[in-house]
Amino acid sequence: MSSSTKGVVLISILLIVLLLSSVAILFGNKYLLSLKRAQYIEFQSLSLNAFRNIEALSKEKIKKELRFNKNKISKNNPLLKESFYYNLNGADIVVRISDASNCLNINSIVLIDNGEFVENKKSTASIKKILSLEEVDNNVIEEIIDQVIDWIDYDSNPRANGLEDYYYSGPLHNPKEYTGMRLMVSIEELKSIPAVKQIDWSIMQKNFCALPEANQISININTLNINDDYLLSSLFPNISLQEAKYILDNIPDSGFDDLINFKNNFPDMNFEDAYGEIKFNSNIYEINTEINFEDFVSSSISKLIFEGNNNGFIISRIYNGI
Ligand SMILES: [Ca+2]
Repeated sequence: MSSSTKGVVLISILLIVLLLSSVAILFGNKYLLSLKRAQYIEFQSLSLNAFRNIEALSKEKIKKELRFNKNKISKNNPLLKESFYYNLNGADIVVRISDASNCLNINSIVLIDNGEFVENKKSTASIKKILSLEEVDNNVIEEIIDQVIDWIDYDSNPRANGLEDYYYSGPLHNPKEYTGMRLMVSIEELKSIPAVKQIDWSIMQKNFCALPEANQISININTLNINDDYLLSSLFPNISLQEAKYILDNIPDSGFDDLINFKNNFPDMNFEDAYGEIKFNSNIYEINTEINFEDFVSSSISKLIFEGNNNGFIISRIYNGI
């Protein structure tokens, strides 16, 4: 074989090797990708299963606790104090349960009277106080209150500072929509209220929640933390921010037993004409679950409400990472 032929053969072989290796890399990548995808699908279904099981387990745990500690749920209750760890098919699961009742329920802005949603004046007084503490202008506060009530109530007559379907479905509003005529499902719905858009969203996010009941505002004093001074102060006409801070600083880890016990601890404070109810236990809980498996992470937040006979119901569920 002449040297030039040898050269051609060598180059051809090298080219073939190059071609084969790129094909191998291509197949390799595809294989890895499909392997990764299969693993992800497996992780997804493992997560979904685990979330549901954790919800059921937590529900039972809370139910048991409510049965034994009917009148008091405090910060040092093991249910709230400790995280729970599980391992399922090699996946690490961390669960944290917290009291989800400590916020101003935006749906408390109304109460049901003769089958109609009407303003709950105690709640609006509380909302006015917390938004004033947050330095929101008075006229914006009035607009927020009237626009939220109009959005929830069945009628189409705008309140003094409110807006009804004529506005939301009119030429100035895009996309056109109708008012809800129902309680809010999530505080995110407040983002579509024009007056709320005028203020910093973090103010609403920090202080409000949407629970599926139009009852008076109620909080569990025993699980409040040091950052809840605005919330606590907003429940009473005569409790200042400083007094609220003082109370929060002095909540025993084991909690107060009842209203008399609570008031006796702060004899100089005026708790008259409360805008809402101070409770010492809670019937609304949040379950936070995080799952780690190899490179994958997923999490879920479920809210549960416990009604008569301590039957628990899921009221909302958010999944991330799957
Ligand atoms: Ca309306």
